[in-house]
Amino acid sequence: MEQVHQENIQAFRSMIRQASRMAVVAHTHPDGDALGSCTALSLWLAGKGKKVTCVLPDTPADNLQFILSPDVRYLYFDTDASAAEAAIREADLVVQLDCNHFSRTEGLEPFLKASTARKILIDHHLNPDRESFELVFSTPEVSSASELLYWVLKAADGDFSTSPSAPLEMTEDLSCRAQSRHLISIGTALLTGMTTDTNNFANSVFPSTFRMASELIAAGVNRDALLEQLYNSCRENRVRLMGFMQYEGLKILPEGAAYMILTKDIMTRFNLREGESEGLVNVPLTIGTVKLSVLLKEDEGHFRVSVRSKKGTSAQQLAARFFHGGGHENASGGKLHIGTDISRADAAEAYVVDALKTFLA
Ligand SMILES: [Mn+2]
Repeated sequence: MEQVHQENIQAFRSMIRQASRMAVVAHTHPDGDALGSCTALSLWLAGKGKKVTCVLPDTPADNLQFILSPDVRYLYFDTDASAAEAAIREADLVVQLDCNHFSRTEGLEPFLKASTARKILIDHHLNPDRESFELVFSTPEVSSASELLYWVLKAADGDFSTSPSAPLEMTEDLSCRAQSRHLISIGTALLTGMTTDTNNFANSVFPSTFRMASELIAAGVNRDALLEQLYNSCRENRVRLMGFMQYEGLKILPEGAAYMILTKDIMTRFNLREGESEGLVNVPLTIGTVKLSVLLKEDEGHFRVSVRSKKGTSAQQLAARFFHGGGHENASGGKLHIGTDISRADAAEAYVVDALKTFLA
């Protein structure tokens, strides 16, 4: 991994050596990559005898809770704002993962801005806010923050298979997690983040991604158990919602764009939980004529917007121009605010259609 320069690794080692209290942070609505990279780094730091707290803007979705470790202290700003704030205020080193700008941490942003801690960024999104960090590991030429972190930790620490924090088995039975320690290991957490960000090796895959996966599996990470957790542990509600949205919700424009609007009414009807519409936005791209897919998901006062595109069409530019967002060239996110961008929730469809037609014109 050529982006991991030796002088940066020296700086990384020395900043960690000098720190005593650390906070590890990631983006709002943490996905598998955010949780995998935060958990892995927290376990790695704890293994070095460091006091570390993982501070996240929101409580992770139920289906991703298996990525959490009983050996890591997690704080969630949505349910425990004052403790989350204190952990950032008291930290002398902050590491931000899978997130290119403080603003992507939403509620944590003012505390990160006010923090006098030294700061490290490890991320793979476009346009990182380099000025806010003393040390930056950032490249879009990598599958995930988890993969980039893998190469950083490997360079900082030698080989994973021989380190005391070598990957351990992950049992499928979460009911025994209270008794069993290390249900998730550093290696398992990193392979999880890489797997979710690539949709199980479907996109953003580089030669280094296969190398990482190969090394982790050789070191003993149980990929089969991981795939069971990620892809074969859904509730029936999710499958029925996905079918409903594809049958009735999917709209296709002749310009080669598709969109779906997941309203609160639909989410209530299917008793949908956070995280259960994951992957839905990718489905329209399986249609040969569709090059751009947008999913709007209704939230409090706004819609959360996901954008995916095929090569040659920029999801990032659409998200930046029309939805206050960005991310990756072919996978981006943003927001549509009710009250400013659109007057009412039911004006969302007209806005999206207009945005897509304008963008593709
Ligand atoms: Mn990511």
